[in-house]
Amino acid sequence: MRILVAGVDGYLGWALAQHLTQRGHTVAGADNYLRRDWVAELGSQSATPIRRMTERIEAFRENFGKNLQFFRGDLADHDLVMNIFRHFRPEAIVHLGEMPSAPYSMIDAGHAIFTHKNNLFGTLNILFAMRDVCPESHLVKLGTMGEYGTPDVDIPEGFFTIEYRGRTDTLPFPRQANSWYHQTKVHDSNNVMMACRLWKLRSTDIMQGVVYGTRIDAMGDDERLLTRFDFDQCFGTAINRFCAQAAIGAPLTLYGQGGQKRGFIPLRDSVQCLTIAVENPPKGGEYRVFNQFEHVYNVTELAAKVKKAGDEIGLNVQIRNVENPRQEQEQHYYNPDHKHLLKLGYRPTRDMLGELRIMLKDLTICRGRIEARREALFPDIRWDGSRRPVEYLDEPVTEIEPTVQVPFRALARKQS
Ligand code: USQ
Repeated sequence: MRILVAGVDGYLGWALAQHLTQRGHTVAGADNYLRRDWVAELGSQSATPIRRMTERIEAFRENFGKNLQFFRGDLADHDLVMNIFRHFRPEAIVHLGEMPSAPYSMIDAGHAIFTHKNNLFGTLNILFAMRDVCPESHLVKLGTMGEYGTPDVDIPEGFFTIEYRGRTDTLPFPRQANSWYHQTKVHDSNNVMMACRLWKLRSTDIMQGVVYGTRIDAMGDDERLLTRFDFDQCFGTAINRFCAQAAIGAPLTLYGQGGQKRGFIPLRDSVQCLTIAVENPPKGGEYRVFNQFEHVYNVTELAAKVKKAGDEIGLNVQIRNVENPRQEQEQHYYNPDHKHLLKLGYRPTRDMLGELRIMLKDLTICRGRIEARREALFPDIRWDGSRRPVEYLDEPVTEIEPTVQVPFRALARKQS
């Protein structure tokens, strides 16, 4: 199948392009490297030393014996998107090319408006290009579990049947986003759903949980194939940040009471699920929703798991509660369905501790790069628009270990 990965230079995109190619698909990618700029804006860098796109493409060819066609440019540019579609004529599009951070979108009006323009314009351009050039193609659109918020009832996969004043209908489940970023995904979902209804396009909207992990098998022992790994307050997700903190001996920052529950999924499972969605397209006009996560945990449970895996290798991990810079529920009910992908053949890894051991091993080797941007680990972006470092809510207990720089080559050894 000819598959366009929008956002191919990102954390998920670079891994997915490899996995799809390994499965025999012909993959093209589009990107404008904005993720690299956003992370630099926050004074941070990827913990893994990622390569320039030219080197990435060379490594791709050498490892998979296939070219990755690469289109550099902004998905918010309508002409560019039309040209990509006319040239590559994708049968499937995996749209990962959006600004993915809740805290980044909450910095100020400029960041909120940029997030809306970037995310909504890109998706609209893809929808119009599908209509005008490839109406049979399938859009796999990355949404987020955060679209639903944390309601006090079970969460279905996109739709639920409701009886109201004696009449019954199947309707979209209410979306209650909690950041400007998550809100862009809600708007996207509405736009994609309408395009499927009006233009008979087909789409799978992926409500993905929080992703964690440093690698997938396709990366093998070639360090040029490694994907990025962010640990800053905006682009690092909770487990990834906890592992980065553990690797340099900094305390894990548990926001507020730590009872916040989310669905989590390892990177290797995320690419497996996206591939399943691509290889099992819906029929024309169908808009379907998959909730994509492996398991629900609260963040205190996660921190405890990272501590267990870290202590096993002598990291002496400390966990500390800090003020929550976000406005979110810290104790709540959370029970989302996730059956569709399992029915289509998703085989969950179900070994979080094993994955954490791999991550901690990788990140211990990269600890010099994390240490060099240590300040970026500590949150100061607040949901009320102010920018003040959070305070610890408990007594200090940790001592910082000295950092040891290990040559990165060692990371390339395949993990067992
Ligand atoms: N948290 C901490 N300590 C930290 C970082 C986060 O306790 O150092 C807490 C947060 O308060 C939150 C939870 O962990 O309650 C998850 O935070 P996160 O930053 O891992 O996840 P989130 O902001 O929700 O966003 C991430 C991705 C986003 C994706 C989303 C899926 O950045 O692109 O859409 O996960 S979901 O969370 O299901 O909406």
